[in-house]
Amino acid sequence: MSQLTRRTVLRFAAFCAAVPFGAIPARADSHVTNHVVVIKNMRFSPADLTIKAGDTVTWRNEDDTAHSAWDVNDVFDTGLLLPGQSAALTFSAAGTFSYRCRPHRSMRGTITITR
Ligand SMILES: [Cu+2]
Repeated sequence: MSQLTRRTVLRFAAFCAAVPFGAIPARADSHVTNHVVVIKNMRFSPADLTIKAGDTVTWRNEDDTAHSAWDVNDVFDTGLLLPGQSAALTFSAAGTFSYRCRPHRSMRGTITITR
């Protein structure tokens, strides 16, 4: 992945982190989709997700312990999500990200972004 792509994703991640969940205005672009990855029973579901550039992914912790979604190359990190908490990130460029839960590194997932 190019450095430019990484910076773009990071900028989006920082932007989203600064905006309360739900406050991001809907875009006129009708193909933008919000995908939900549920964290439950020590796993991400779906673990492997394919989305389009511009889409948002929300990780929602429905487990009874804290989890996170942490990109193995440190491109993004939701930080620890307590039970009931969510974090949303928008992915602006095509690419593939492998992520894990930081406290439970056997928990793994991938996000594939297509154009
Ligand atoms: Cu975990």
